[in-house]
Amino acid sequence: MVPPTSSATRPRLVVVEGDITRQDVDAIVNAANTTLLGGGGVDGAIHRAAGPELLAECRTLGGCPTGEARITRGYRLPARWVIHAVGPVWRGGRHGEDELLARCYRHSLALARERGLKTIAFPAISTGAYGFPLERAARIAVRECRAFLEANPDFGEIRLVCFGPAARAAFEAALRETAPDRPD
Ligand code: AR6
Repeated sequence: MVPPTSSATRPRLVVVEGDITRQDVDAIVNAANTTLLGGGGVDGAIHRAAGPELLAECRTLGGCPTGEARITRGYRLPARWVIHAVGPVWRGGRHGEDELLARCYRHSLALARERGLKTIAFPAISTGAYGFPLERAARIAVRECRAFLEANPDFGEIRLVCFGPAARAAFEAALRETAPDRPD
């Protein structure tokens, strides 16, 4: 019999509460802005933890449009790579925000796959300074991550890192709402 913790049954989509800069995964995702030159929130925390070399590499990239992502090294972070995704600013929900947020997840995951990475951690993109409603963002994140894992059976783990109990509750609810028959 296969024990429940074996790789055959271990969930590949997980929600944790914590600080993304501490995650020991191949890549962490940053909730960046179009300049890619740093900011507050998770962006500030990632730049502080990675060290000044991260900003130096970001300066070479020439920015990034909303809904896309760019990859850099992780420098002093436990993660070897940082994927900088630019989420939409919430403007009421009728300005393509849902699709732009979904594209952030899709593009970040595509970059990870192209590089042959197996584990990735996301923050709740756009739900801080950019004002995207948490429950709505969580549903989009979970939907896109599940679709990616379904299409990429060799991918190891997507970790959704929640900064505090409110985010954790929203993401856990989104996971339950859309639970597949089999573990992800
Ligand atoms: N680990 C995990 N999640 C975190 C951390 C952390 N260390 N710190 C904050 N969060 P935000 P946005 C959560 O504002 O809304 C920046 O200035 C936070 O609680 O960081 O996409 C950029 O430069 C929230 O749930 O990003 C942009 O200008 C989530 O991360 C702008 O903010 C995202 O909050 C982007 O805004």
